Amino acid sequence: SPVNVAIVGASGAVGHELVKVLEERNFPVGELRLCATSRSAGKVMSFKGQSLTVEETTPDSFTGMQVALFAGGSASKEFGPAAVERGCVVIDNSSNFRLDPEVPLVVPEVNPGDVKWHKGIIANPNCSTIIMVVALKPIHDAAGIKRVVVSTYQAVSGAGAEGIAELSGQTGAIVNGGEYPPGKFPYQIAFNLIPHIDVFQDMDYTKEEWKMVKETHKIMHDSSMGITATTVRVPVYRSHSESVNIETNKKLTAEQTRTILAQAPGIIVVDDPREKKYPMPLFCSDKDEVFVGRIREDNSIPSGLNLWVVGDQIRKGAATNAVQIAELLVKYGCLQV
Ligand code: 11C
Repeated sequence: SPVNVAIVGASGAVGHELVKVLEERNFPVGELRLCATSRSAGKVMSFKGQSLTVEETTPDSFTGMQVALFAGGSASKEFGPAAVERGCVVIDNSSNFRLDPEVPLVVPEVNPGDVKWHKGIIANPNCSTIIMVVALKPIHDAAGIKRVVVSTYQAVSGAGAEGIAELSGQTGAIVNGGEYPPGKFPYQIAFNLIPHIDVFQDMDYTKEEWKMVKETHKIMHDSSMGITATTVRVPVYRSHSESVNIETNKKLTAEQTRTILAQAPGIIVVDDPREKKYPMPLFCSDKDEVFVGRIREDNSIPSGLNLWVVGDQIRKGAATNAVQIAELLVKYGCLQV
């Protein structure tokens, strides 16, 4: 039966993608209510050929809705409890509740069963974490992962639509001999790399780096896995890339790893060096899958692997993962009727 869905933060980059993904995956939407701050209220968006006007979010936005998809930011702190009180299941893309022990943190390819113990809120992980764990899970199941060393190459749209505007405006200005001061990023991002995403925290790691450690432990149900991350902003519009070095308990050859990953859900292996085939952000954007290539054995340790992983962080890293969680709620009969 149809599901009434509210989207909070509908007018932003993730909100737009949520509307698109609901339509593309033919999610059984009954009524769709688009909500945002008063600044965006009145904007018109389209869903299945229908025009819908964005409303200002209020506690009553959730009356009669069964699922509330929160695109990000502080809105879920302000309105999440009101949505739950009105019988909605909240799927929250912000970091507000991810590490709360009462809140499942779910990637459907990895820990689908965790949606079943929700108490009203389910958290969607950080984009870089989602993209990595989709690739780690089948390797962990096959060989047991001891340790992961990851470096990310994160697109500017991870910082929202303003990130894209800053990269294109700055690139144009610099090419034409002009100037464009940094705004969204701490330094010039055009023709540069910035090894700093979000704020610095313990031991001089950034919050983005700690998210990759703590969220992965929670999703994989294994806090003994060693994980260390360096997260870097790169002048790419869309799709995050990650260089992932893995130490396993049991040795896997590159060929075995290729077969395991090719059979795993949500993954497309693109790995044919002789034909110059490997995943790149330019060709992985607007796709729902995680792409893996450059699969090699790391001979510096007895059982090691190197992978290059790319995924559209607005799709699988945010909107697609959230809609897949909603699909699980339907499948498991977890919604109020
Ligand atoms: C970025 N990963 O690329 C961040 C954006 O925890 O949902 C997503 C922040 C989050 O800047």
